[in-house]
Amino acid sequence: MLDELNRLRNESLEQLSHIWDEAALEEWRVKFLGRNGLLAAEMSKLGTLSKEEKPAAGKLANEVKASLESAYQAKIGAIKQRNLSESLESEPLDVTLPGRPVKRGRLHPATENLREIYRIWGDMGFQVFRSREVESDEMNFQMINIPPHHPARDNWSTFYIADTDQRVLLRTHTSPGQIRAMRELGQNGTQPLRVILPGMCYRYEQASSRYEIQFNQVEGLAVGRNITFADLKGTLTEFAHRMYGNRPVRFYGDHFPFTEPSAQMDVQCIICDGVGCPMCKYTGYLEILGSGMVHPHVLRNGGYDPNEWSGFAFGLGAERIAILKHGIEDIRYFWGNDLRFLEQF
Ligand code: FA5
Repeated sequence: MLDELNRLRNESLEQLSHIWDEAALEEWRVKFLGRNGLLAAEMSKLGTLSKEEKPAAGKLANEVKASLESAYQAKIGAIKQRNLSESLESEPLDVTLPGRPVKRGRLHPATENLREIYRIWGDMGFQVFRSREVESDEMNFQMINIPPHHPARDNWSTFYIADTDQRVLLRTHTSPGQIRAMRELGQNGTQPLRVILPGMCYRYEQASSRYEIQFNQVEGLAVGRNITFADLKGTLTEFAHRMYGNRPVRFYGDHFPFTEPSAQMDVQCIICDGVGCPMCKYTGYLEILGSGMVHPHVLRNGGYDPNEWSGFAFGLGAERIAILKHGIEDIRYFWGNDLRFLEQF
């Protein structure tokens, strides 16, 4: 039986050395290593051997099995390698072919728009001050001259999120940040300041092409000793020119409880250049922000003496600005997550 096993090993390895395709290799495996193959047949004879013959024959049988199995594994690798080199030789690689383009990530259009607004105000000397999105009723309304039950509260339909002894809400505008900025940066009403306060605001409103339930506002606040309405007009006009190019702007009287006097600013419609179109509702102008001189009560709540200090404030709707700049017909695209919209920016 020892001879038989040695012969089997030599013969099988000899045959394996001529095999170079996968089908033949599989045939070889079945023939020699398969469950009904030649090696299995040989091993089944072990039981018929005498006690003296069995150990040596058993040992050799295991050795033969191990060497056939490792030769088989080595052959699989060798065949793969040979196939690869053959295909590389027969189909040469064209290194001049253009690569597959890598898809680049991008900023959300609302973020890009905010950054442009920060840049313009930064160039004009305004620093960013971050205020909170969850506010108290006191800050969102009372401190800026809107006491409980004041009719102006109807302008800011509010999401209340807790109603304990102190009502908690999602800020409806960035104006409460005015109080926080004055208190944190004003050093008890002794320092002038120039800040913008950007961030998300929330309103319990019917969403439509121009109204969303959440949107970014950018508040602005300048406090100093001799700030006048002329400073407000000049600064806001300069912003509009930097944002939209040299288009005409116009101011007209408005009312906000936290500013006195108050004014809206419009910029000439960028779609029709003032001729009149559906975007500007045929007025030739688009409203971009609310503004005014900071009300004395608000200055006092921020720690300033209104007899010595004055200031102007404004609040612009960031997505509204972007809509107008790019001629986007519906504000709901911003948070709709439709890639066909987002990929255009
Ligand atoms: C205010 O919220 C004032 N706090 C602005 C202000 C600040 C005035 C400082 C004076 C001094 P208003 O409700 O008009 O005002 O909102 C300001 C801007 O936010 C609007 O002109 C508009 O561009 C944007 N806005 C308001 N509601 C929505 C909404 N639902 N969806 C998208 N943008 C909105």
